[in-house]
Amino acid sequence: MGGVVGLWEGAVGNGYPGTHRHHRHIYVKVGASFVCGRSSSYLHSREKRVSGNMAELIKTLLSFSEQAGEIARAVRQEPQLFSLLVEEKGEEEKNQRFTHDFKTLADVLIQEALRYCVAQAFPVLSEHVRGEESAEFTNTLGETITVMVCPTQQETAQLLAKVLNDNKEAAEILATLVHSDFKWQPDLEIDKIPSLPIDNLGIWIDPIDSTGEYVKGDMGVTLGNITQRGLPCVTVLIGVYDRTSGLPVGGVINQPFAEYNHEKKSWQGKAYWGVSWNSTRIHNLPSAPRLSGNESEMAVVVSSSEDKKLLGQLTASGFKVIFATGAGYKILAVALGLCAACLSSKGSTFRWDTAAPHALLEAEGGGLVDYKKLYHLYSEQKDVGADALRELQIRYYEPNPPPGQKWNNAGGFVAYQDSSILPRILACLAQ
Ligand code: 2IP
Ligand code: CA
Repeated sequence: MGGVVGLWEGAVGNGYPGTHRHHRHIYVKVGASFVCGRSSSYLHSREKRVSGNMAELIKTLLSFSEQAGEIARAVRQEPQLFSLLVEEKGEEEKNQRFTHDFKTLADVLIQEALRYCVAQAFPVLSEHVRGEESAEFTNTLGETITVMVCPTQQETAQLLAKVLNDNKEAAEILATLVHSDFKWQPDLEIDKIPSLPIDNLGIWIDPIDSTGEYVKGDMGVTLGNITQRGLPCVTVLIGVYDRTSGLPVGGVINQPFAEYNHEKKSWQGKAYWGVSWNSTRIHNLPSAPRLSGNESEMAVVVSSSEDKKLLGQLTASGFKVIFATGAGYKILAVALGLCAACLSSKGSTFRWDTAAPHALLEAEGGGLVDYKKLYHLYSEQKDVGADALRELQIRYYEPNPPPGQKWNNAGGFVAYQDSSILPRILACLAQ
């Protein structure tokens, strides 16, 4: 399944929304041809459903992820916003704090826009959207404000102005982006998702993963097919899980800065989605050759902060270790078949980092398991069966017991598309 990749023409360089609402043209690549369509923005949807189904939910999340990507691109492109984002060395403490606040504001705004979007379209899920950021926001004047999307653009702008130290222009641009209608054509493959119930689902969002690269704004440095750092490592991650089992059942990853068009001087985004529900597995990831003897077969992508001894063991056993930034991007690289696995032996990621890419891997028949538990099991049994792997999948419903951090993936993780890579990795680490 797969082979259809949504490719949107980003709004960068195409005329940004100013202080008035306008419509942008978004093109979606479906197969080999480009089509243009229109879908009403979630914010203007009059139809409120008591419930819904998985296909509608994925469509809504995908559409929202594109809007989130546009906000992320706009913040970098719009001079009024960009000047607030870029850190300048030697600033006084107050300004540094403001830069930090603004960076967080872009994150919080996207997160709260998703909350609003889900509440409008799927009220039954409105209490079940969790995100990395707290919506409580303290501006440089020490005022605590709860950031949210209001019913009208004007109200949202007024609220944002309070956070932005009365920078009305920046607040107006952001509010316009959040309330804008836009043209969007959903991937036709989504209609193949069966009508699955959504009432028992929960959602995790990481509005901007790899925030550091987002702020730095470098074009990207690649090794083979993998981008090691830079804007392409930035992703919007939206994962859907079952509230009873805790397992991921669907996910959307938007890469707002996937490709740079030098002619147009603009970034183009890409979006990926997947659903895994009992025997239903469907996604739009390109079908990549799996462990077929090419370079990706022995490539393992890791964080630059990964344990040095472990890296030495991997390379000594013939694995090619590739460093890349962004937890979401690294796991996406596995889902795209660019490497065999992503390994994180430390508790440096959180549920919001892994929920969406985990769902994509599940949709491909892969998974994302607790590294320490897997290592322990392998050390004892020298084998890991399918049932054991199911048990070891990271779950998204319950916080960790105290004293650990609530939503931390404390045991690290291994992400894979094909589980046959796991014994090969474990064999060299257990030596
Ligand atoms: C971060 C981001 C980092 C990642 C870290 C995440 O999320 O993805 O890149 O570290 O684990 O929590 P590394 O790149 O070393 O894997 P955020 O940018 O949202 O804080
Ligand atoms: Ca993150």
